[in-house]
Amino acid sequence: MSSITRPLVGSTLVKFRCFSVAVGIAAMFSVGRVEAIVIDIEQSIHHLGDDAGSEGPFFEKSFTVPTLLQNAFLEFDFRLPTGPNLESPPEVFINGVSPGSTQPFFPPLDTGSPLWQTNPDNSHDYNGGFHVSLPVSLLLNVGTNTFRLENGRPDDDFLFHQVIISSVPEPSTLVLSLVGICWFRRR
Ligand SMILES: [Ca+2]
Ligand SMILES: [Ca+2]
Repeated sequence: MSSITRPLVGSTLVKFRCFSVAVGIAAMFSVGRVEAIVIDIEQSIHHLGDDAGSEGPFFEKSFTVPTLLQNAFLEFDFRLPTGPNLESPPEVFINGVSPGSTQPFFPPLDTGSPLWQTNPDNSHDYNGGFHVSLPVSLLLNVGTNTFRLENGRPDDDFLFHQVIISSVPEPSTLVLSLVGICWFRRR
């Protein structure tokens, strides 16, 4: 019995030590170099479209990036009560380049839901509000940058707000690698 128990205890101890080292490094990173960076682009609510009171077919604003950012995302929210068109979704650009479509961020189409609006041309608008997050690390410059949001179709009215760039470095990748190496070497 003891010949089986002893190696198991030793192995568990080494694994625990490796895990502790990894957690220690993670703590060091989170306290020291690793910090989430948030750059505020525009917090106010804006209304694009062609209805009365709208601002027209696009919104554009410059913002400053102080340093090279890794793992950076452009984030914003479409807002109740007037949302965008699914089939011709709004298009977003950083410095004139699209980081990707907003369409995958729409909730699943449900024509039975009061939040989905079916238009005369059988296209659909979602009026419930939703969040968009697109990777932009490769599109950002250190210094001045431009955010632009355009209507997918001129008659589509929608509201958006809370536009930011968020950048969260990835200590978890290093920690997981260390844990994996320790684990592998004992097996
Ligand atoms: Ca309209
Ligand atoms: Ca709309």
